[in-house]
Amino acid sequence: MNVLLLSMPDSFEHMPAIVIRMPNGALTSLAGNVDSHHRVAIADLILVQNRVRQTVTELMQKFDPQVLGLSVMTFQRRTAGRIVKLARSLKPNLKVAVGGYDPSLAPDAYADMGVDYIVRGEGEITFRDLLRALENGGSVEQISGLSYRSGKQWVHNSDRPVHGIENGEIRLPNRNARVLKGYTLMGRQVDVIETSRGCTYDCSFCSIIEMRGRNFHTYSFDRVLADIRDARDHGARTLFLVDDNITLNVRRFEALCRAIIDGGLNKLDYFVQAMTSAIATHGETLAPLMRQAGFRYVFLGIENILEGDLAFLRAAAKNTDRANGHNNGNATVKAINYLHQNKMLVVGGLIVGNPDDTRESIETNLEFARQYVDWPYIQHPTPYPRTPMTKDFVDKGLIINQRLEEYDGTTAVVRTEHLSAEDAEYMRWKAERWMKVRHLPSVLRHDFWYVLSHGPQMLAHTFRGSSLRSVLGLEDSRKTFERYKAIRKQEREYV
Ligand code: B12
Ligand code: SF4
Repeated sequence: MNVLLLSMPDSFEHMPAIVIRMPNGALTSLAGNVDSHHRVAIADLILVQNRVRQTVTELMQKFDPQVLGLSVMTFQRRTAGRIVKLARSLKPNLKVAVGGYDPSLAPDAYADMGVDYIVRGEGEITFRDLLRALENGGSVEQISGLSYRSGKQWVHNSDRPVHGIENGEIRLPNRNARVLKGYTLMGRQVDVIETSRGCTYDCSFCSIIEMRGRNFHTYSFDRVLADIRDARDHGARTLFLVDDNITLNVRRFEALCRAIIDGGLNKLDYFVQAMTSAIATHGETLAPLMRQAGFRYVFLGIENILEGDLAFLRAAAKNTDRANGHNNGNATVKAINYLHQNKMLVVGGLIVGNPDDTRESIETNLEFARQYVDWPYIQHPTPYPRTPMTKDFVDKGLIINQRLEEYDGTTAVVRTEHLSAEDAEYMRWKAERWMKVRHLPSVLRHDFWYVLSHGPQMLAHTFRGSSLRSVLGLEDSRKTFERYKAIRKQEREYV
């Protein structure tokens, strides 16, 4: 069968296409795990943000798919609906399947979207079985993890247990299936790899627990190294490890660093997400190994530096320094120091605008970011389907925006008890632009030619909405903020 798999074009403020266009790891993993006689084409629409309609139309004509698969996050739901409509208008008898976090956690939202199947949770085996059933005219009733339309009703089959990926059940991704080009991070070709799945923590804003429960499964190092080599052989020079929480098993992470070094794969640049507690507690041995293995940027889930906010976010445990078996308080600064001492850069993940936040508490976090992190990744709490945080915000009546396409993390869609959503977003936006500028010299040192040729565009993106009057200080920055918001609104109309 011909199968076309698409990821959505929607990106958010911290992921401007000029700087970063990353492939979706789910789709290549699906492509690597369907039966090999299928002809699969993958298109990450982030690569063609300005010509989505045209590209989808061309791909539909070129590949003439019997099955279309879409990977969707919540803020991309509206775009997904539009793409389904477009594809159906081109081929009415097309079978459409959706998967990913949003369809898995809010399947009802897809009931009237014109889709035929919803793949809930991990998709490799469910999708493979679905294609088998479609090809042979078989029944889908026994395929766990699948929801399907039966007449006017939707039937939700039982959940599929999470995969024990240790045993080789999930084959390597198929990167040959990609049909668009241009994956880059600061001008270097980028790819994603996975070494593990799952997390045992339960941060209130995270979708992972509802998606798959609290568990942690790991791929064998042989498989991970084969995946890295495959990404490299396809041209990647920078790799993003998409593991939910690779630092859950620090000894394994250290061994993985050694395996990367021993395998001669440490000339690549690696990006990874990490917990501050793990880095602070084990940094002395872990950080030098990470550096030697080629880790360059570490995304730290700091979340917030105030105890009250950490409690609300249920993120205190993962930010506690436990060196020598004692609770030594907040781990963040110690973790950052270890990373800096080992010449790695810190992407600081913070969440501001929580229910009890005041102007002062937000400013305290922004000041921390100014002082300690290399690249700010500051977001607003966003009530994604079925997270504990969503329930909290609903109970407190603080959700002020129901337009899901704006649930991108940098648009404040909730207010605090003391501050409007607009004010919280304005504070973050205003501060963050200058933090990003301060990071330019580090980037310049590493990617000189790229920054030289693209610097003006990067700055223009960071300061979208500015005018000559605002640059000269003749205009209130609120006006610039309003123009920035208007640009974002327009940008979201991808289809
Ligand atoms: C890596 C990652 C990123 C990377 C993306 C790299 C990339 N291009 O893939 C980066 C850092 C760029 C990123 C950014 C964002 N992310 Co993110 N990200 C993740 C993370 C950590 C892992 C996702 C992953 O690749 N997993 C590995 C793959 C193999 O698994 P998977 O995606 O789940 O796919 C499986 C199934 O879902 C299913 N499936 C998926 N798609 C499809 C499609 C079909 C047709 C089928 C059949 C099945 C299927 O099968 C797959 C294989 O089993 C998750 C989860 C987490 N713990 O935080 C968040 C997560 C997906 N991100 C999220 C969000 C919100 C964002 C941002 C909007 C803001 C942010 N928090 O940073 C931005 C937006 C990005 C953009 N486009 O601008 C949310 C989504 C919540 C939701 N309900 O939509 C998550 C769940 C985190 C959270 N807050 O809980 N993210
Ligand atoms: S530690 Fe990370 S992956 Fe785990 S629940 Fe918290 S935010 Fe999600």
